[in-house]
Amino acid sequence: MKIFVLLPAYNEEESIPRLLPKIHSVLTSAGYSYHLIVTDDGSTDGTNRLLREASQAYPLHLITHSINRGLGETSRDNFEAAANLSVESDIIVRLDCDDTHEPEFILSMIAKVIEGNDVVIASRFAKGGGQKGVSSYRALISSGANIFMKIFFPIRGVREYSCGYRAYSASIIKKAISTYGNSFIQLRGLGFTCTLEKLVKLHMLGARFTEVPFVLRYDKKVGTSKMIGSITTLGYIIMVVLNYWPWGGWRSQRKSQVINMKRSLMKIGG
Ligand SMILES: Nc1nc2c(ncn2[C@@H]2O[C@H](COP(=O)(O)OP(=O)(O)O)[C@@H](O)[C@H]2O)c(=O)[nH]1
Ligand SMILES: [Mg+2]
Repeated sequence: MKIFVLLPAYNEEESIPRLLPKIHSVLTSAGYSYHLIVTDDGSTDGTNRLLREASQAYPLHLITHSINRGLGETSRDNFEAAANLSVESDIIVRLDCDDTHEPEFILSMIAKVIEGNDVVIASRFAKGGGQKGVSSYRALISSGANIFMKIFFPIRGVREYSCGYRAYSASIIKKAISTYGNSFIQLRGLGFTCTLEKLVKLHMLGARFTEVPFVLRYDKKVGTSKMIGSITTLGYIIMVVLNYWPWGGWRSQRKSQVINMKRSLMKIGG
């Protein structure tokens, strides 16, 4: 079994040299073989040079966008590459490149995927989780956004919707890409909306979700967040419309997918 670690990188020259050695030591000391897939999304600092150098020292597959395409297109490219390079039994972990997601949490996430979960979320809201260095304004906005998502997109086992630090079974990502194609991440131009969209699309496929406690280290953040709040909020509203649209909205697609799944299980059971 191999661990594929996906990193979206946009102007992260200060954090990359700190993050890569930590990922390497956490995974190799636990005996895992791993492969990094990093997309440099048109960075204008030294990110691309650093990643090219790092690919000599680490097992690193570098995708380069010559212009900044945003987190949606970057995520699409990272997940597509992971689906192509992995086999069904592998595990895919995605974390931020800004050194606020400590790699030590990867081990408990891998354990939960091995137990049979398809999606394991590093959650600030799970017992024992939390966040350091987040301003009270940002904490309030973030918990409000998560309550909004829980109301409109209820998923059993999920309280953390907006943090992109997650582990996935390679099999569920392969299934998502073969089912949805380029529409696995459909709202590509809408900033960080893709983080929520992936959860909703995987829920439509009948994926099994769980969370592990995680402490967000925003105190380690260099610079400011690259999230543009207004665009992401617009993205969430568009997702609500697409989900609840009475004529073929995502919600009705989920119902028919679950019915199809039950039918095929009944066939297997005779
Ligand atoms: N590819 C790509 N990645 C981005 C972009 N904006 C942010 N990121 C990356 O996405 C992750 C999340 O961004 P970040 O600034 O950490 O957002 P925060 O967690 O809300 O502070 C980081 O790894 C960034 O490098 C972008 O336009 N393109
Ligand atoms: Mg971040």
